[in-house]
Parts: sequence; C-alpha cells; structure tokens
Amino acid sequence: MSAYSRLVFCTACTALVIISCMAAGCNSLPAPSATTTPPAFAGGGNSITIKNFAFDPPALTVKAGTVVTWVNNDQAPHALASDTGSPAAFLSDTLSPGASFTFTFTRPGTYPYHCSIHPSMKGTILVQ
Ligand SMILES: [Cu+2]
Repeated sequence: MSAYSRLVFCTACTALVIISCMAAGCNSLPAPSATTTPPAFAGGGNSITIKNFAFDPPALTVKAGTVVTWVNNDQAPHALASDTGSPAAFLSDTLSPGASFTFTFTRPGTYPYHCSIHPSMKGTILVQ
C-alpha cells in the first residue's frame, strides 16, 4: 500500500466512522466535555454528597456499624457538626471543596447534624 492509498483509506475510514456516528446519534460515544471527578470514596458504604449548600440525601438510614462518608462536591467549604452528644457525636474539620469526612455510627439512634459554617444546612442520620 502506498502512502497515498493509505491516506485515502484512512480518510475514508474516518468519514465512515463520523457518518455512522451521526446515524447512531453518537449515543455510544462519551461526550468529550463530560469530565466527572470520581468520588473520593466509591462504593462499599454510605455517602452523602454536599452540593449547592445542601446535604444529599438530607436524611440517611444506616445500620449500626456503618461508615458514613460525606463528600464536599460544592464550591464552598463546609464543616459537619452533630447536634447531639456532648461533646458532639461527630465533628469534622473544615472540608474544602473535594474533601471528605467519614464517621462510623456504632450506636442506634437519630443523629441530626448541621454545617457549622452554614447553620441552615441540616441533615439527619438514622442509625438502626
Ligand atoms: Cu456549609
């Protein structure tokens, strides 16, 4: 195969790929702009995402002994403070965007908490 015919062949291939992609609606190809950050703690547990100044999910039910992970996917720093316990059942340092915090809930009960930076942010962990 000459260099020229290779070039023609490759161009034809590329055109075919583009045409078949258009026909298929490009559904099989990932969007190049979709750069998702993998969660810091993937799977095997229960995680709460902090975004848009809210906890998602705001209420989480877990079994005693569960490690709960909060991941700050927001643009702003947040910090977690338990409403119950003295001292607080759990208390995090300030979580910068991208940071995470884990706490193991060993005893059944209801654990309301809030963001100590933004007190209007509230969530609850129900431990069974
Ligand atoms: Cu906050």
